[in-house]
Amino acid sequence: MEIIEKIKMGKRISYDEALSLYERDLFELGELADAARQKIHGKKTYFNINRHINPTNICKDVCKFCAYSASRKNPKPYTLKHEEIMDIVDDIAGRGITEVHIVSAHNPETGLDWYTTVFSKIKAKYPKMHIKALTAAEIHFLSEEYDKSYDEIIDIMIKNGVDSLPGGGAEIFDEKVRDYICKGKVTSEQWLTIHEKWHNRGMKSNVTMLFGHVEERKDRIDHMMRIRTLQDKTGGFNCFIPLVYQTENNFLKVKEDITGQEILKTYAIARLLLDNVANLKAYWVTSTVNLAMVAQEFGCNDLDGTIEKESINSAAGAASAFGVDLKEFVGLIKNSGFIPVERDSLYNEIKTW
Ligand code: V47
Repeated sequence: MEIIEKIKMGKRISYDEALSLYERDLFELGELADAARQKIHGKKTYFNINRHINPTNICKDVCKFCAYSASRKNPKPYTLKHEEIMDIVDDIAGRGITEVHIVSAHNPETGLDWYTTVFSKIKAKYPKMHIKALTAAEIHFLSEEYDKSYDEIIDIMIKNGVDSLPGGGAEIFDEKVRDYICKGKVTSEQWLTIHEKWHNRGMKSNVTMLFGHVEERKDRIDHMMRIRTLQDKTGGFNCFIPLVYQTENNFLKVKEDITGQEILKTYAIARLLLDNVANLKAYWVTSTVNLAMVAQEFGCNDLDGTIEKESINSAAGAASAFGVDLKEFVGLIKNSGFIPVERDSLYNEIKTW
């Protein structure tokens, strides 16, 4: 059967078919992805209001793409005290924000407790605060550094109140590219194992893909196929988040910047290939707000949120250090013909704006 016919009939596509979609016209892909998006979400575009906290930038790993780590080009090492983290949480709780997204570098100097007990402090004070924390890369680091199994670290996290796992650290699963861009950190297999273990406890997580650097189209499709395979097994991924590589202040040199067209094609193909992951996020921090608005017509139904403050991607050149204004954000979604729906961390709808 011809691939377009297959897609229109809602049939699952293969690796080869997905790869061949890159040769298709951008607007043809957009139409197909939009139809797939509208079948699940209609014209609704989700966002949530959360606060990112990045408690330390001291890192034992050396990922070429990272501009955040103090051991690379960021000259200002820092580690927040729990009291400083709690001050931030007090502030956001006072303003009605119900999710904190806490991810750090891999700091061997702090001890395991520094990483994990802050969650119980947050939960004790704010039982309703959703804690999305620790990437699989951090879990792997903590397991090696403190000689504990993944299961033990995950149990400690859950005991201390972590509600979901963010999707960071996935980068690109292809082993050759991964070795080139971030040798020595969590492997693809380990990353997927950690998420599988998390899902097996009935918990949800996200999954990212860092693209637009030295990877090829085939590596992106391979990445998505590995996600689809695990999702068939567990159903635990809430959302797929392709992260557009930011070029500044790091050691990963790319020959050519990725084009808007290639980014939109990648979103559209992700929507068509990942038939078992409900949500596709255009993370405006790395795509720009303008392209994220367009991405709503290329399969994306989630725009993350207002961010407020973000350190990892902004260190590499993204214009996200201080977030965006909520009213303006909602206005942009409406003006582009979509319905802004505020959601909670697990995609329950809170308010239609
Ligand atoms: O894992 C690092 C990426 C990620 C660069 O789960 C870079 O809801 C682009 O994972 N250019 C952290 N990206 C951010 C992340 C995330 C963000 C928003 C929502 C969620 C979620 C997760 O940032 C890292 C890495 O892949 N990153 N350096 C760079 N130069």
